[in-house]
Amino acid sequence: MISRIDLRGDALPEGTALRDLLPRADFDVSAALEKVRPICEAVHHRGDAALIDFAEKFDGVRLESVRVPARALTEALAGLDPAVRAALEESIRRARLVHREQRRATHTTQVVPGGSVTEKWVPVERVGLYAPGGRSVYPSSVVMNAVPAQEAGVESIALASPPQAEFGGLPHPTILAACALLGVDEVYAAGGATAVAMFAHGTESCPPADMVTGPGNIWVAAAKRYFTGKIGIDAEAGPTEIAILADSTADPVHVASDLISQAEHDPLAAAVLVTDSVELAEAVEKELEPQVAATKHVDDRIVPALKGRQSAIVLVDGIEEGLRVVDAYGAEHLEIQTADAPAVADRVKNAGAIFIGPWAPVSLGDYAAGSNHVLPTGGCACHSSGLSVQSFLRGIHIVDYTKDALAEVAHHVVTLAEAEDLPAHGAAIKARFGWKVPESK
Ligand code: HSO
Ligand code: ZN
Repeated sequence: MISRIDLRGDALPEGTALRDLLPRADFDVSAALEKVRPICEAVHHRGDAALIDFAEKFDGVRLESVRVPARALTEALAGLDPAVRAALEESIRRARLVHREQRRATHTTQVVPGGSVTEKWVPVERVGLYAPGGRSVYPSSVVMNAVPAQEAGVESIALASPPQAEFGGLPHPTILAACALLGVDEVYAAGGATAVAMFAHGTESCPPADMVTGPGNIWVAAAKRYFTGKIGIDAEAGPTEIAILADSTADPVHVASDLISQAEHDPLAAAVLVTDSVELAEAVEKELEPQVAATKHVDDRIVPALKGRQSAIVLVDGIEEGLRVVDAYGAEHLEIQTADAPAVADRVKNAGAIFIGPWAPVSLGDYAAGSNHVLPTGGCACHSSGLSVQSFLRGIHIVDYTKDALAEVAHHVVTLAEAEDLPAHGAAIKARFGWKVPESK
């Protein structure tokens, strides 16, 4: 069901060599780039008409309009299962608690008397959120995208999700209901690369956005890459990943169920167990069989995900070595199921989110821990973070110097300008002091 990689003894190399040994899915965004280019160009040139044609081609439904009427959101909320509504409300409440505290205060540094730099945090003005359709209709992802944007103070938030033929060309009703619960009332029926292009360029019915965030398949990732520079993006999200660092104290039933839980997303999803216990590895291998057999998305997703080259049980000599492996891997989600898990977790450097001990499974984080589930994949955790209020803010430096404060440092500015062969930079200082460099004190 899942392969083993034995890195015990001398088999554990350093640095990039270690990274190369670890399993990872093929997710070649650059190859998809050429395919999304004509789609992005068509939306740029033909606007709504292109969106409507693409919806017919990709989603099998002819839309009357791309903008979803307000009535559809109200109806979707009225039709939402009350238990799902209560769960979403709790998920929103917890996410708000966490994200509200991520807001940043304006901060002023007094550099010298009379000279200060203030950093003020300003939200992006307009954001387009994307919620996938098809195999992944996740109202929870609407929550995870909308809450940080709202808590950051983004004024204009729109959401796009693919039109569904079975719902008359509207996005899936649970996506619409989640929007209604969150107070996101500007919604479009547009999917994949077409939705990203709609937000990037704007169309007759959708004003352009400054930033696009949200999960999606390879076409969404490719469209985000295509427009990077023109708009801001969160990340090129790849297939989901779970890594578990566990020792002999871990419960194989928990470990197996958590591996399966993320394998359930996608045949390319990655499930990686790193352990120093051969007994645990064997017990987990044994446990996977009945648990996989008892669940739902077996043949289309879980078995290919667990059998794929991106998943493995990695054997190491000890937790010290295990930490090197999980840092080299940089998982989207990392569970620590070892003795003294908080201390081990504290030493991890690279992970999108860390889940400590037996009572914090990734599923909790997916829905209701309060943490965000939009996290860096594909090893990007070594340089990026998950979605947060910070993702939607820009820090602007405000420089305020008096004449005396400028005079005090003028000679350094002029010296550096000359060293860089940029005399006009120096002249901009001298012009303020009778074309002379003020005496240094
Ligand atoms: N685990 C996914 C998010 C998700 N799980 C949505 C359930 N629904 C990527 O973090
Ligand atoms: Zn999940």
